[in-house]
Amino acid sequence: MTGPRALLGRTALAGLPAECRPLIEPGAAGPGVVHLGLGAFFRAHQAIYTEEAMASAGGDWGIVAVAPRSRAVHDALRAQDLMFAVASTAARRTDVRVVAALTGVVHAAGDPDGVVALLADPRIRVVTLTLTEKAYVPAGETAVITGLLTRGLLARARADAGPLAVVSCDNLPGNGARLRELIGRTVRADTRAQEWIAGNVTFPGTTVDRIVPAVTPGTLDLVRERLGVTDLAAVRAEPYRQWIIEDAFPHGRPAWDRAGAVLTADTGPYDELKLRTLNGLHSSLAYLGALAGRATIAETLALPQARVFAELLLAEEILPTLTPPEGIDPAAYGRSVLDRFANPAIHHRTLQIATDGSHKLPARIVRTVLDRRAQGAPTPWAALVVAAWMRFVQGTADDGRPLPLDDPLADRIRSALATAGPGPAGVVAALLDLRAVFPSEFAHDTTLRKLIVGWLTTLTRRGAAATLAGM
Ligand code: CS2
Repeated sequence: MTGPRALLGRTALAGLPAECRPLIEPGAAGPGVVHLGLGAFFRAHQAIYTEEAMASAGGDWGIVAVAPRSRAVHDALRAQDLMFAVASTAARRTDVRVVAALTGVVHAAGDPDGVVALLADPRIRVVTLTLTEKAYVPAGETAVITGLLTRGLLARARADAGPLAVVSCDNLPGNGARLRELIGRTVRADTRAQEWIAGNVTFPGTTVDRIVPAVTPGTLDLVRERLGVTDLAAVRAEPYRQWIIEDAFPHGRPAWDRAGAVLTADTGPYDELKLRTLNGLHSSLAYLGALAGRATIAETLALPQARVFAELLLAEEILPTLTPPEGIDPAAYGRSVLDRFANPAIHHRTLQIATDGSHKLPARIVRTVLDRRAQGAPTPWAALVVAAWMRFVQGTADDGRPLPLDDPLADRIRSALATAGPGPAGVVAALLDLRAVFPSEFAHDTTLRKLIVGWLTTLTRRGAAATLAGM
């Protein structure tokens, strides 16, 4: 049965254009992976890799996906026999393909014990997670999920269900080690649990990359037009994708390498390259663009001199801090990143990327600045980014429109601003005191502080567009 009112699902498959059909038969593979975090990025990244791995090498690596909070995608997938489409959009071409890698969905808030039981199931040999940066601090916003993960590991130990790899797919340097530390802290009082985890659980590091904007009604319309049925869990992404994975899987893994993933002994150099370049430039453009009233990254990059600014930041401040992975030319990589940002078909909103800045800036910008300062060099372009963030968190765009402050530290940022001294210097002093964002060697660097105050003064007087144009 097809028709725009019909939903995607098994009965609709035969009616889909051949090139849109899943690579594997839905439900044919048994469960092998649990994924925590059912967002758009997971659907366009890990799910695709895992489906291609199963299509190419077989294996029971079906994914049971856990939705932490929101029910919407969970419910849509249930209604669609666990299938969803990914639209890969280049400037002039969009490919749509339905993915059948899921073998189950669970709503964590509604069924926490179900998640624990799943993690103790011997058929599950790999857990992957996309929880975002803010999950990796104790008592972070997603502490419930990391708490469930710990409970699951303890239940697994009791059930003697075999070893497990727990794979963080979040944008943090050394994400695997950080997750190991976070889990270690939650079982601090339990020596036997610690021992079991040390002997049975690995936390491979990964570098993940694909630009996947939040889903819009336009995405759903496009997919409906291509498939001839409605898909309420569809996502749209750029064609490019990358996954670098530390090869430490004690109980097997999907043949992700067959799907283009790179298995390596150390993801460190890839992490730094990707986080400081792609994510660093993303956040930089997001704050400047949001201030200038630009809705998307592509529109921001089209502002006069914006690309020049990004290239200077890249060449003069980011690249000199990197030790690139073997065989990769970081300057060429940087240029390719800016070309990807310019993809006009990817409407990646500046306000989406601007969220959670207090958790993103440290890995993306602050560490670049610290390294560059340690080399004795000035960092004027990164200082402009910090100033743009400081203006952004004050909540008003250059045209006077309000800007949302969606950040786990919003209260602390607001109270710092409320008690700040007068003028840009007062704002900079107050915000540099946020130790979670700016370590003391950053905050007490007077050369750097002067640059930030200078830029904040210019941004406040002239606005972000004119500041860029006048560079
Ligand atoms: C973005 C990332 O939202 C953000 O903060 O910088 O989600 C970015 O699109 C991905 O890391 C690309 O791989």
